[in-house]
Amino acid sequence: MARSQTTPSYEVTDIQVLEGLEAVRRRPGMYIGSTDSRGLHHLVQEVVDNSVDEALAGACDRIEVTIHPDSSITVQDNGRGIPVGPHPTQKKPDGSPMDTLEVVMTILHAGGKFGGGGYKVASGLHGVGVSAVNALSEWLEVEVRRDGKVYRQRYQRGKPVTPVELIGRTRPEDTGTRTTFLADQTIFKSLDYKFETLAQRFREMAFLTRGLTIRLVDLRVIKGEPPWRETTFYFEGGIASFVRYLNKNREVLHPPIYVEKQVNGTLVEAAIQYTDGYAESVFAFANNINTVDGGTHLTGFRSALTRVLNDYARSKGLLKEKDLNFSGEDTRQGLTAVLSVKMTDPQFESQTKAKLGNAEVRGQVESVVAEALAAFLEENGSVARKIVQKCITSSRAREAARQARDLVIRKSALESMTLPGKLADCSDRDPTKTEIFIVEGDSAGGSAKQGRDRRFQAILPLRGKILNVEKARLDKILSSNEIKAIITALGTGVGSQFNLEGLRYNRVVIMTDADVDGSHIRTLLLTFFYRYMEPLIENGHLFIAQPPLYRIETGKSHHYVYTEEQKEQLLKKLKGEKVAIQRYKGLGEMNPEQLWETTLNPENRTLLQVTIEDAAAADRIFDMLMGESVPPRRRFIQTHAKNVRNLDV
Ligand code: 0RA
Repeated sequence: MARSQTTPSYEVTDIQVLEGLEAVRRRPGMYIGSTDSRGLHHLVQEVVDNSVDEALAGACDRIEVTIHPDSSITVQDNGRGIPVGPHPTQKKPDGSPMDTLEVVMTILHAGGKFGGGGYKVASGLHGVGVSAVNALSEWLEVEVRRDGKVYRQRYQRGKPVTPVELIGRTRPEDTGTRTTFLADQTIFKSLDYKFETLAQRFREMAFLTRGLTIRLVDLRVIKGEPPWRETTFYFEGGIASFVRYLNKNREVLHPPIYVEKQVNGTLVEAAIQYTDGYAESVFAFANNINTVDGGTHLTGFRSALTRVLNDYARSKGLLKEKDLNFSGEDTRQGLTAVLSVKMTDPQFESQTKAKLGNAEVRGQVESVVAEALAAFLEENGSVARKIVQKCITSSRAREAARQARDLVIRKSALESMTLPGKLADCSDRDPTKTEIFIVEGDSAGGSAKQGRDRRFQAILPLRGKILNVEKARLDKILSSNEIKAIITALGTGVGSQFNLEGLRYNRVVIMTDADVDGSHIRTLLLTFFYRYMEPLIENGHLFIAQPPLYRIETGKSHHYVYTEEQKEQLLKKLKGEKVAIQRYKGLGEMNPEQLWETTLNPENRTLLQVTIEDAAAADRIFDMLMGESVPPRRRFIQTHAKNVRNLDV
């Protein structure tokens, strides 16, 4: 169902209606984002969102989703059931009224709640309605239980192939909607639904909708075995349970603080729990959409936190007159929180619609959260003191880090006179023609020094070891010898002293192995450049080298390939020939000639130019790598090491 509040007018002709669904089939991306796996899962989400809307209206407490062996999907709820009966305005081509059920299922943006108020899931990114799912399904069947009767209608590619039929009777209290659809394989590349992807989102929906049960059943047969997977989500505590779940492997300082309050039509819900760690995990939702880019609700939440903790610390004498106020960041170390707002007219900003824009929400959230937090602190003195103590610690650490950083920046500005000993500089002094390769490891550095064109290519080898950043903080990294060597070699200074005019090379190229350590080091370097030499990136001077993954040799020739796909393609082409495949695990395995041929020679190589977005992403990942819980970090590095070639650091 779409979220449009407008009822279709008399002027809407059937031709337009058909065109509507045709438009969805012609340009599915515009309606569901894409036709890859993401879009496919979106279909299920769209139907489930409609059922969750019923739950938000208080009319439904159970949703069951089934993946059938043929990859069709059933979504069943015990809501009110989609209305059945002649639609007041919508006519069929012969002039007779169309059934409301058919209107909901076949007219784009027409499925709304017919003026019935209540909050609606601002469905995913698109919110196009179940009619779009219908249009993109080879077939779809909907069954409605309402007023003691059971109705059914079937469609193919969005068009009805049966009328709305009365197919049976049931008890009047037995109401709900069951939708089964098979996504159209001429539109979707694959119907491979991922149990985990669906489960993840349903878990989130169940957390966000207290009292709602969502069950997911997988009846597909994989490798001849019916795995019969099944999972059920129900959380009595709503988002308080969500916070407990997020903290289940952490040491917590107190039970979740929970508040729920309606102000001027906005329902504000927050759950807050501090841990003894340093990581901040705050998730903000608006109408069940995860607003990853934050927005007014998150701003209101943060200011409540900062204000109340400062006020409390002052009033209890924990912050003295001479002390500075806590910054926002200081109040969020070790904080786990979920913020959820629901409103009738959410406004989303930004391309991804992941940022809430309603101005009024800021003050509403701030007042609700401030009141609840202040009351909690007053009633729980010993917990309150622990939280304030954390703020004090983090405020001191921040100040110490700032001083250390300033010192290093000042020092490196002075030291930048002498070039580092390990640098194999180029002979050309014209900085518009030269390049520097920052190379991981001494052995690869050796190959690069021999393989390069020394007229315009400089090599700076880095010892991998110092860049074992596992524990290091960024201010420490800045004082490492390796990073100092980079700063002096580039000649630009760093941080507030950075000056692009000093740059000694036109291209600065990061060259690391295509493995876990390489990806780790690259993340660190990108983070460093992003935070301390941003203009270098902005002006397009930073690059990432692309060494090959494999060398493939036949009797008469050899080839280098840079991706797994390229390898597959080439092997197909060489079918029948005898081939030897060498996999390069590291740069060190290439001899100087090979390195020149594949990675250094401007005639053959590809360099990836680093954008600010790439570097910002690396910066976020760096923070994550620095987090405390080891298992997720390990998992993260492993999964991402595979993607090294996409710059997906
Ligand atoms: C329109 C109006 C009403 C409910 C629905 C649609 C509805 C749609 C879906 C889709 C899946 N499950 C659904 N359940 C309900 C309100 C009906 C009323 O006021 O009785």
